[in-house]
Amino acid sequence: DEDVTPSFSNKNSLLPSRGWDDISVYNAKKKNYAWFQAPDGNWELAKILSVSGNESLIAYSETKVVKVQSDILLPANPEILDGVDDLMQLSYLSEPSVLYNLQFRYDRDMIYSKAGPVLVAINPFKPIPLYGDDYIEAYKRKKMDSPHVYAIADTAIREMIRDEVNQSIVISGESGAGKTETAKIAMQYLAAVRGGSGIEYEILKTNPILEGFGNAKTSRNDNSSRFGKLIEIHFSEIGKISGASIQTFLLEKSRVVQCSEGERSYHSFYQLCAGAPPSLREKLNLKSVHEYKYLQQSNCYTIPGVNDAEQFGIVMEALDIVHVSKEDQENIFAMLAAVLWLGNVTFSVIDNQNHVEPVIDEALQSVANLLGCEAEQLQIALSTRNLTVGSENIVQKLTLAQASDSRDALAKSIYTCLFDWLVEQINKSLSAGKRRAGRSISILDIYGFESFDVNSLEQFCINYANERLQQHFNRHLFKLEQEEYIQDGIDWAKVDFEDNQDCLSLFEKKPLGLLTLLDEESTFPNATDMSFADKLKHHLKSNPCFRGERGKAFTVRHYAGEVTYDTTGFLEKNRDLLHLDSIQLLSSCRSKLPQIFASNMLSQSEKPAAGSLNKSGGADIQKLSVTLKFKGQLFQLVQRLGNTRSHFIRCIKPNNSHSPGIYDQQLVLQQLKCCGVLEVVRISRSGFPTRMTHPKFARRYGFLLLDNVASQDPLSVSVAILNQFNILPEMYQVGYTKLFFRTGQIGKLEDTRNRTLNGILRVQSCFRGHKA
Ligand code: AOV
Ligand code: MG
Repeated sequence: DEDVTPSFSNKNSLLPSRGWDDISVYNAKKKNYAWFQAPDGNWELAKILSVSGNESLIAYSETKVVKVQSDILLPANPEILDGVDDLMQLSYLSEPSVLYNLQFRYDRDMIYSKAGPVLVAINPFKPIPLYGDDYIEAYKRKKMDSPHVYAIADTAIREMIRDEVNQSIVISGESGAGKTETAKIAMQYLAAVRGGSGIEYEILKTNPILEGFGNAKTSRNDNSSRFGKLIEIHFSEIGKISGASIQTFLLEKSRVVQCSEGERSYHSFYQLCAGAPPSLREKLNLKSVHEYKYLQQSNCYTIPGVNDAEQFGIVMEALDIVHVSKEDQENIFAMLAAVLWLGNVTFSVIDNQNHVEPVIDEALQSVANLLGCEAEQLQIALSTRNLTVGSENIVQKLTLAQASDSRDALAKSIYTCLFDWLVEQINKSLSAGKRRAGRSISILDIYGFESFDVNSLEQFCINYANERLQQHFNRHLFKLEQEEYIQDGIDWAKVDFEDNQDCLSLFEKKPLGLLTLLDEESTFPNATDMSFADKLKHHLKSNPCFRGERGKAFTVRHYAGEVTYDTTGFLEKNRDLLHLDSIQLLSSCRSKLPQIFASNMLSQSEKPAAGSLNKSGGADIQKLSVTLKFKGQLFQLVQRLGNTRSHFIRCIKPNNSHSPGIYDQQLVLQQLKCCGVLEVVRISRSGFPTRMTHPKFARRYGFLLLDNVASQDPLSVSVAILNQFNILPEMYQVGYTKLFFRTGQIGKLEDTRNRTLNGILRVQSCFRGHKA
């Protein structure tokens, strides 16, 4: 039997070579199984039939027998490790072992696993019975400890209270991986365990509203969030939920006027058209979704299994709960209807220079009614521009293309202003006017890394955001850890990890980084997407993370892979201009919301750039560019996260067909690599992830000591505790200021502490009972 053991090469293993001392253990088990990468690229568990020289005869996939070079085989874990909770427990940490373990669990509906400190969640694409009151209760009482979003939320609460540090739960993953569902599951746990005042109910009800107005059906997800969201849940001093605030990032505005075949615009439009009661329909002159051009172009009106009319009811009820008045609700719906009717506004050419005038028809009239202005005013705003040249005021007629652009720009602005205003109303309701003292847990649900066939400014921003968040992840888990070890005098072999600083610098460097160059080019009236692409190629060609492509494209080497961006439309999208005429139109409207939108737009702008001409020949409001504003938000976000203790959840999409039970190895592997899960397992296993200062440790567990300690200094107390509880020397390290533990160690101490405390409480209540 002995000769059956092949000499495994370690080249695909994630762990640095550990020598082959492990092989003896492996031999002893006499398992003789190994991982073999079949010609289709999938890893198969193969039985080793015989070995001669450096060749092995293996059998896999029931019927196949082949002879292979032994060094392409990777050792398989003993069966006893099948389906372990935490990937860190695996003896062999190769890619196939990790994939197999996750699949083993997934097949049994155990969609959650740990990868050291990170929770991995694999989308089941079907309802699974892991949620609800009984499970919440079990996690709260610590009767259950298998990996779960509930467990993460519970840890966040405990650490917030115990360490008096704000917490964050950072959820990432690609589109359709389950981030938004996961965020909701975490919110439900917090609300159930730490609610009481009723405000938690309001917080939960923000979900249908934000999803209604900010989610849409895409090719990747029927309920795809088209914005990023950070919700900060506030806790009072006694640890109860006292309020919340929501920040949103970069709503995809192009979807309002344009979306691809098979996708939909925002749910809110379909919900309104399907669910509005007759009186409202009449007031807004609402038609069926099929009548609106903005909704017609993608040829998709419904989502299988979704009842838009019913959803409309749910959203209205939620609006009631977050204290949006009936009158404001009607104002909101009027804006939705105005956007839809704007899409139906057409133009007729009036001279031989292609100048236009809007056709006065039901569409134009409806928009005017809904905004609260005269049809003529709207007509003028959509077809002309006021220019100031010197001291003269000139009225310029627009061409067909210019007028269509200005109509679409107005529609997009109304929708994004509406979204922002709605979030503001929700925040007012959730904070009830004042920010309370106390602690918070923030939940971040933000778009994951995207790489499509054609990638535009949206992907550019999203991937930049992911680069930033990845750095936060790296810093949080690896860098700080490493620095802390060194600072505390602990001997820990340095572990290399992928740092993405180079790629971030490519974006952020001044003056020659992608963002600065884009902004600079966006301010030149004569610049084109081509001149922008040329400029990038000229200045960045020597950057290792950058590659110029033919034509208007360029490639960035992101931590998650290379993405080629097509600069078509970059400058226009980045400028995101709205004509001053359109803003003036809104401010002169009788309705409440258009006026608010106009004043918000004006207050956001730096200065009206009177006389400056843009491509469509008019005066524009000079706003902060889209990318600059986004960068600001992102810096603020990362700073905020930096002040919290972060918990990471990585959502994985196991297949592209949104079906239950299908586990596509290559797809999963790709995502595990992208989000750093494999890396984190490797690093965590080799370190001491749990730590506590000596004074804190002494305070927390000192009372458990049976014998008096000679010296009362925290270090001596700590050491005495460690001895009393027989914590093995290899399980901890004593630093200058802190104790460092391997995973799981502190849990044992906590259990003892809780048991002892419960005992004391029981004795006390007994005592009080006697007295009474
Ligand atoms: P995402 O937020 O990560 O995508 P979602 O949270 O919207 O993804 O999840 C997509 C779909 O997967 C949901 O609509 C559910 O059908 C299913 N799903 C996700 N998690 C679960 C779960 N725990 N149990 C059952 N079904 C689930 V995007 O917003 O597109 O990036 O922009
Ligand atoms: Mg989402």
